[in-house]
Amino acid sequence: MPEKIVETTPYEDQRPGTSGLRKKVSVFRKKNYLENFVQSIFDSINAPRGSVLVLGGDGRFYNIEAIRIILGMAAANGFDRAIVGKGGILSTPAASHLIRKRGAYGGIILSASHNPGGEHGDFGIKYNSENGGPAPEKLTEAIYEKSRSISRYRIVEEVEVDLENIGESKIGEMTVEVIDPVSGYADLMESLFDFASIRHLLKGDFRIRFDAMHAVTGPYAVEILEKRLGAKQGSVMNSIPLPDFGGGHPDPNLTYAEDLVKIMYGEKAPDFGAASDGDGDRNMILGGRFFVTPSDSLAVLAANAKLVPGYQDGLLGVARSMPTSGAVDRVASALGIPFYETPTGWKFFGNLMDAGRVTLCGEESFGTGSNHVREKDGLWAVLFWLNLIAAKRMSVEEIMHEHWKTFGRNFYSRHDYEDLPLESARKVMEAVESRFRDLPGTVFGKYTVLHCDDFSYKDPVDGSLSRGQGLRIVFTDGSRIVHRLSGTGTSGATLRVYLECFESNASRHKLDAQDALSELIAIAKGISGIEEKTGRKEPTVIT
Ligand code: VG1
Ligand code: CO
Repeated sequence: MPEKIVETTPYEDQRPGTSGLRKKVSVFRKKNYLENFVQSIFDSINAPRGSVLVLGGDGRFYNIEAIRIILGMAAANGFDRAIVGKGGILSTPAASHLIRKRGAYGGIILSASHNPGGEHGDFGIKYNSENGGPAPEKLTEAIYEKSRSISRYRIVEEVEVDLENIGESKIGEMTVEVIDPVSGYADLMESLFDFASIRHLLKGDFRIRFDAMHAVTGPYAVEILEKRLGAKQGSVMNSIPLPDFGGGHPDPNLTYAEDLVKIMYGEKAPDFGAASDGDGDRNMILGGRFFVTPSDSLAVLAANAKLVPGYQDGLLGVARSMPTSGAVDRVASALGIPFYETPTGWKFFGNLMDAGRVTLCGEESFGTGSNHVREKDGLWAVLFWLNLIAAKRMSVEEIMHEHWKTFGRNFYSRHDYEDLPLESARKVMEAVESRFRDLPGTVFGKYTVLHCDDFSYKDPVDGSLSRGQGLRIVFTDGSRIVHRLSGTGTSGATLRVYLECFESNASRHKLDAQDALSELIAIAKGISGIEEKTGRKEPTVIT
């Protein structure tokens, strides 16, 4: 297995999106496509000789082939050790934890997260730095620049290492250490939550269902929920990770987590339901016939954090992405702790956590997490909820209603228009922005526009500036409409419209969110002219 330097030519389309580089599997299988990107990472991070690399993925189609290629390249690029999850498996939060725990220089995570997998599905790759978090924008831009001028890469070809058994082997000078992907992560969870009281809860007649959606959380959830916490066998469904996720769309929301939703909205619904996505960093929380919006979930966790052993001393501060509802802002102000509003994507939270400014953070897109790792964490959120239910002895629905009674309710919804022609998506965005001058002061029924802007963020820790992060229309009562283009899709464009209004009157808290937001929905359609520009009358997915 000699080390080789291979000549190559650049691809022009390797700019990472919201969360790494995501493309169709067929694109990643193009000659030197993966190799180019990986060498661009290695050239940009300048890992000193002797460094450790963490490597793993969500098990989707092409995962293991890619891991072999990357191992050969890591060896040829001077890494001393690669730590790989058995079978090439590591959930995103488990990878983040491993980087931190083992003092690795960084890690490469193979996943396209909630995007469908399989031979005709999507694949993805991202680099996480030594803090365990996604590479900051400066680094992802540097990787992209490298990829545009790359002319050679280093590799040990056709590596033959056993990835199916725990143990160590060598590729040239580099040690490959295959580890159990689950146990270290499960131990971390056990150190944060009151497992004894959750076990007690699950011993009684409290019934749960967790849908792993045939993706990476299966083995993690079986170990933690069934084995360590004693949930009845079968509480974890779709628990075997499959390369094509069983043909499904591993996105935990009311549309795609169909199997779970049927059960949770059926006769004899269990008391608690949850699901996670392809790479295990997202979560959806349900009670019996009751859905918790991710923005509300973040607020509930923040408000009750002291009930959980890992957070009993309180929170340093909280952060949310700009499109996420302001529910957590109200909690922060009641607790008297700092609050931050960042652009979409987890990479912006890392600096705040490293600087000790925030403990909890979250996004409206089913992502919640804390400074225990530097990624969002699906199972962590599930355990947080179970811990709260055990401590408060209340149902999911009761906890939510109590919360709204105390803080008021931020009605919230996201309308996604998927797979639009790029041109028409751009036209919608331009149409919205072109109204920014004349909108302030305009009255739409009970809503008056206060101001409009394209969100930009100055990182309070390193001072870096991120522009163009979403078009905001803010009304005088704090209601908002946000338009933003997705940065994770692999075909066409996805337009996201985020809608939010606040209701303090408890008698209206039971309203359906779509009804409560109906006027804002109509105002948004009127301003953007989305129907005429895209031919779409309704969104593809409403969450
Ligand atoms: C989406 C979500 C964003 C999330 C990102 C990665 O990005 O909106 O909140 O951080 O996915 O999540 P976008 O650019 O498509 O809106 V994951 O679980 O796919 O890594
Ligand atoms: Co994900």
